[in-house]
Amino acid sequence: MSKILVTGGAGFIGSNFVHHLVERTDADVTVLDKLTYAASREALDVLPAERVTLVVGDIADADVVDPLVAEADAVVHFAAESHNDNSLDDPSPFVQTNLVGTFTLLEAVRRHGTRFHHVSTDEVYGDLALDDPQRFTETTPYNPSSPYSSTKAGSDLLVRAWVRSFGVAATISNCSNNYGPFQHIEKFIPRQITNVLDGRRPRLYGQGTNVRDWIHTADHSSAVLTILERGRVGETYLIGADGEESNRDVVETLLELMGQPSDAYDLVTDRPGHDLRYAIDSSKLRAELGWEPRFTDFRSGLAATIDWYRDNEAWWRPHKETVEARYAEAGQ
Ligand code: NAD
Ligand code: TDX
Repeated sequence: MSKILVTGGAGFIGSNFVHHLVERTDADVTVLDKLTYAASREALDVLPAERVTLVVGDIADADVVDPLVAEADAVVHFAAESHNDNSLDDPSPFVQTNLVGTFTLLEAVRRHGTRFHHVSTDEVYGDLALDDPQRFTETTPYNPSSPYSSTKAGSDLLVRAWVRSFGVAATISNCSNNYGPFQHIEKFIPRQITNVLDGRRPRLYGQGTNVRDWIHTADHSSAVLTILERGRVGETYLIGADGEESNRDVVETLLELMGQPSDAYDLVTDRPGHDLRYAIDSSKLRAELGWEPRFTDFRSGLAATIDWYRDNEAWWRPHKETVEARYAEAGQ
């Protein structure tokens, strides 16, 4: 694969993946990104211009998508509206981008016979009880809770149907919660880090008992590249790094690493329909393709992420006031 089209490559996980591609392969990369509020040109600026080209456009626009797919050997599809809280305020861009956008890409890869990898989330499976010994596997029934996760679930089902009905050469991955550099400060970990850097207290929804299964975004990138190169067409692979933590534990660790008392946080209004727990069993990916996560020490990963936000204030500062004003309206 010498030419790879990456949708959403200016977003958090997509841009980290583009860096990974440039470092680990010889491929030339075209990024198709609409540059929504969540995007960051700066994340791509440091990459060599002869390897990475940014096309600003919408994945739901067939006229933009078709020629880019025609000249690509593979498409890796990250572009999405990605934040649950935003999907509760206004689901419409989620339906448009996550469903219509994915449909538009699928029609293009079908026309051109192009290999397609669809990046999705563990949230399509709904949630688990805190004491459930089971974790999500590739055969767990879909049961999404939010407008965000339901549109991601719908997009996964479109991909499966295009594989079966039209023979599209696609794979799907469903990954757990990512953290690392360039994550938008609306999301949990960067919101709390930048709160503390700003002298504000972290905000925990509800009682802070909800559990997320954290993976460093660099491990997500290596898993997606492994599936793109060696995954079996038509298959779904779950990506996770055994990183379950309650939100309260995450905040207490952050506070401690940032030299604050570990109880210096506030409990705020819960998210409606808030999923209790996610947990991934990634045995299939490990056994079949030999993938292993490398950044499994969550505490040192958090410390490095804190350093990144401390060192890159110019990147997040312009968004902080808007993000906090929006949360304040929701009592969060
Ligand atoms: P993000 O919001 O940081 O980035 C999304 C990117 O997509 C942005 O650059 C945005 O401009 C672009 N985009 C949005 N609508 C577009 C459109 N219509 N056309 C072209 N580009 C568009 O999201 P992220 O956290 O990097 O997530 C990337 C993907 O990974 C998503 O598909 C998400 O569902 C999935 N995922 C995320 C996580 C996580 O923890 N963040 C976990 C599992 C899976
Ligand atoms: O201020 C907060 N306080 C808080 O307690 C915020 C922003 C969040 N939370 C909680 C809600 C969740 O239990 O922290 C947890 C993580 O929240 P988010 O960062 O919003 O992530 P989540 O809703 O779990 O979804 C994320 O992981 C799966 C990504 O945003 C999705 O794109 C991905 O599919």
